[in-house]
Amino acid sequence: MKSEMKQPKAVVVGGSIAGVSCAHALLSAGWQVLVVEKSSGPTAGSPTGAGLGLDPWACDIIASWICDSALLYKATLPLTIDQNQVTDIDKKTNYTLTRDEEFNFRAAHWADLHGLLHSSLPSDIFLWGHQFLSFSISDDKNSVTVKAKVHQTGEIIDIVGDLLVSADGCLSSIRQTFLPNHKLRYAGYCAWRGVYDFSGNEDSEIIKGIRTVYQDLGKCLYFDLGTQTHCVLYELLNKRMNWIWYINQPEPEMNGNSVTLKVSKETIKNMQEDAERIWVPELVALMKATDEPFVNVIYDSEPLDRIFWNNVVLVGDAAHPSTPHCLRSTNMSLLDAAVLGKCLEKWGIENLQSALAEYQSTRLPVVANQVLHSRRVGRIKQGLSQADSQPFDLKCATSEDCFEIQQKNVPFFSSVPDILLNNNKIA
Ligand SMILES: Cc1cc2nc3c(=O)[nH]c(=O)nc-3n(C[C@H](O)[C@H](O)[C@H](O)COP(=O)(O)OP(=O)(O)OC[C@H]3O[C@@H](n4cnc5c(N)ncnc54)[C@H](O)[C@@H]3O)c2cc1C
Ligand SMILES: *[C@@H]1O[C@H](CO)[C@@H](O)[C@H](O)[C@H]1NC(C)=O
Ligand SMILES: CC(=O)N[C@H]1CO[C@H](CO)[C@@H](O)[C@@H]1O
Repeated sequence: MKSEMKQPKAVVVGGSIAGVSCAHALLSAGWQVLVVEKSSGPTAGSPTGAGLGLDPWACDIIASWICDSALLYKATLPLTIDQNQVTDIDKKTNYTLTRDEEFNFRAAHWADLHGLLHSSLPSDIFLWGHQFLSFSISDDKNSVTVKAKVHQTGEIIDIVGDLLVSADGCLSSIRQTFLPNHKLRYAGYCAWRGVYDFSGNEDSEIIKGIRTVYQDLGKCLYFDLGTQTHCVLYELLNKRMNWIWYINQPEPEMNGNSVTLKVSKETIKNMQEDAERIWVPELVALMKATDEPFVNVIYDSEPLDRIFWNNVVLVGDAAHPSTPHCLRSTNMSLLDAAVLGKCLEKWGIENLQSALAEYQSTRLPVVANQVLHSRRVGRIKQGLSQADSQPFDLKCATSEDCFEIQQKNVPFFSSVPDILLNNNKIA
C-alpha cells in the first residue's frame, strides 16, 4: 500500500467462519476491518456448530493467520481415513465400499475453530449484537454505507467503508438485494446431528460399544450407507463424537431466518425409534445418549454467475450455499477469504474493480464445481435419482459409482489458486 493513501476500510457483515477469516485476510492485506455480527458474542455465534473437516490447505491458511500455529493442531484431531461402508441391518452385515488411508484432513469443532480464529484478532474490530439492516452505495460509487441496529439500545447506526463484504451465510440478505429471485434449493433431505460429549465417561458401555463396531474412530471419517439414507460419524478432540444422519423427507416449513429446526422431545423420541430400524445398536445408543440433537434442513443453490457488484462482494455460504457431503464449506470460506485478501493486496484500493474481478474469476469455477459435485454425492448416498442416471444401488455399485463418493475425487481437490503461491506466499 502506498503510504500517502489513506488506509482502505472494509465492513464485513457476519462474524462466523467466513467473516473472521476475511478479517484476518484483509488485515494482512493492510486494510482496516469492522465486523458486524448480530449474535451477542463469539460463543453465541452459531448455535448449530458441530464438527467440521479441514483439509491441509485450509489448515495452512489458518496457521498463517493465528499467532501460535501449534494451537491449530492442539485443537483438532487428524482424520487420516475416508471410508464408505454399507450397513444392512436386516441381514445384520456390513461391508466396505471404499477406504482411502491417505486422507489428510483434520476434524474440528465449530466453536474451537471459531475461537482460534477470533481470539487472534483485535477485539475492537468486532461489533457484536449489531444487526445489519441495509446498505447504500455512494453516488460516486466509491464508498458504501451500512445501516445496523444495536440490539442493546435499539439505536440505528451508519457505518461507512470502501468495501462491503457479505459473510452473512446461506440466507444472505445482501445477496438477496442483488438477486431477489435467487432461491435456495431444498436437497430432499434433512440431517439430524449431534455431538456426544463423553468426557469423564471414557469407559462407558456406549463408548466401548461404538469403538468396537467402528474401530478406527479417532482417525477415520465414516460414511455409513443404509437403504436411501446415510450417516456420518467421526471423533472430535476433547472426548466428543460427532454424528450426522440424513433422512429423505418433504421440505419442512421454515421461517426463513435459519436452516435449523427446533425439535420437541417427541420428535427426538421418534428419531431414536427410527434409528433402531436402520443402524447397529451401538450407534443407536450413541444417538440416544446425545444431549440436544438438532435438525439441519439441507439446502444448496444453483451456482451464481457473479459474486461481486461494484464494491460489494460475497464470501462463504453467502456466495455458494452448498450441501455438506464433501466437507467443503469451511474450506471454501477460508479460501475465499485468503484469495480476496491477496487480490486486494495485489491491486490496491485504486484498482478495486480489478481486485474483485480476479477474486471472482479465481473462485467461481472452483466453488461452482464443488457445490454441484457435493449435490451429486448427496443424491447418490441418499439413493435419489440423478438428472442423468438411475439412483445408485449399493448392492450392484460399480467402481465408477464408488469413485465419485470419495473425498479425494472432489473436483479441484488438490489444486491451489495461483495467487496463493509463488511470490504470494501466504505465511
Ligand atoms: C449438516 C452440516 C454439516 C456440515 N459439515 C461441515 C463440514 O464437515 N465441514 C465444513 O467445512 N463445513 C461444514 N458445514 C458448513 C459450515 O457449518 C458453514 O456453512 C461454513 O463454515 C461457512 O460459514 P459462513 O461463515 O459462510 O456462514 P455462517 O456460518 O452461516 O455465518 C453467517 C453469520 O452471519 C451472521 N448474520 C446473518 N445475517 C446477519 C445480519 N443481518 N446482521 C448481522 N449478522 C448477520 C450470522 O449470525 C452468522 O454468524 C456443515 C453444514 C451442515 C448444515
Ligand atoms: C461390521 O462388520 C464387522 C465384521 O463382521 C463387525 O465386527 C462390526 O461390528 C460391523 N460394524 C458395523 C458398524 O456394523
Ligand atoms: C474450493 C476450494 O477452495 N477448495 C480448496 C480446498 O483445499 C484444497 C487443498 O487441500 C484446495 O486444493 C482446494 O482448491
